[in-house]
Amino acid sequence: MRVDQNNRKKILITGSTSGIGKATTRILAKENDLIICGRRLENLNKIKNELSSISNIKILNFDISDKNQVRDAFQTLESKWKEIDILINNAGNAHGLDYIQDGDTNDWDKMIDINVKGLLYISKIVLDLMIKRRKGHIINLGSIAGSEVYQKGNVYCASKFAVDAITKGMRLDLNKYNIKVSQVSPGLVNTEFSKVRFKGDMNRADEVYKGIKPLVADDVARVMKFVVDSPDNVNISEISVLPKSQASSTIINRED
Ligand code: 8X3
Repeated sequence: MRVDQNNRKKILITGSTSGIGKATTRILAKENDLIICGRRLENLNKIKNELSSISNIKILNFDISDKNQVRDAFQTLESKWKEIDILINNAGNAHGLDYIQDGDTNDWDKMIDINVKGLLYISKIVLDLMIKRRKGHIINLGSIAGSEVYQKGNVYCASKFAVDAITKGMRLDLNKYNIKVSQVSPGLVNTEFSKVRFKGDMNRADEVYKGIKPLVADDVARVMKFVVDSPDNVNISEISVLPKSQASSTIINRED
C-alpha cells in the first residue's frame, strides 16, 4: 500500500544498488518516490521490481564519474521527476589501503572521480533544479574518515575530507535559496565496502570487522530516514554514527 500520494517526496539517491544506498532506498520507498541511480542497470531493475508495489521508482543509469553520462541521463528525465525534493549523495567507495608511497594511481583516480567529482557533477545538475524552485535538501554521505586521517587511509580520507568541505560550502552558498544541507558520517559499516577496498580479498575484508559488531547498512539507513523526515525548519547539519565498539578510526575494542 502506498502512503498518501500527496505527501510523498521525490528523492534521488546515488549508488542505490548496494550497501548503505540499497538499504536507504528500501527504507525510504514506503513513504517517498525515488529516483534510483547506479552503473549496473540489471541491479537497478531488480530493486525497481522489488519496490514498485509500494513506491513510484524511476531509474537513471549512468557512471557518476563521467560528467557527460550524468548530464545525458538527466536529459531523459520527465519534468514531473525533475521536482526533486531531496538529493542523497551516497555513491562512493574506498579503493586500496596502502602507504602513500605505495599507492596505486588508478585507485586514487577512482576515489577522487567518484567520491568527489561524481558528487559534484550530480549536485550541480540537481541544484540548478532546486534553486529554480527555491527549495531542496542535500544529504551527503560523509565518514569518520572525513574528520580523522588514519595510517594508509591517505587518499580515501582526503576524498571524505573533501566531502565534508563540500557539505559545509554548500550549506553556506545555498542558504539564501532555502536549501538545507546535511551530512551523515558513519564509522565501520559491514557492507561490501571492505571487499571493494581490498579488491575481493575476503580474508583482508573480514579482518576489518573481526571481534566487533560493526554497523550494518540498515543502521545507517535508519539515520538517513531520520534526517529525511526532519521537519522543514530543522536541519540535521551533521550526524556521526559509530558502532559501540569504535571510539575513533583506530581505537576499536575487539574481542580476542
Ligand atoms: C568508512 C569508514 O573507517 O573504514 O568510511 O574509513 S573507515
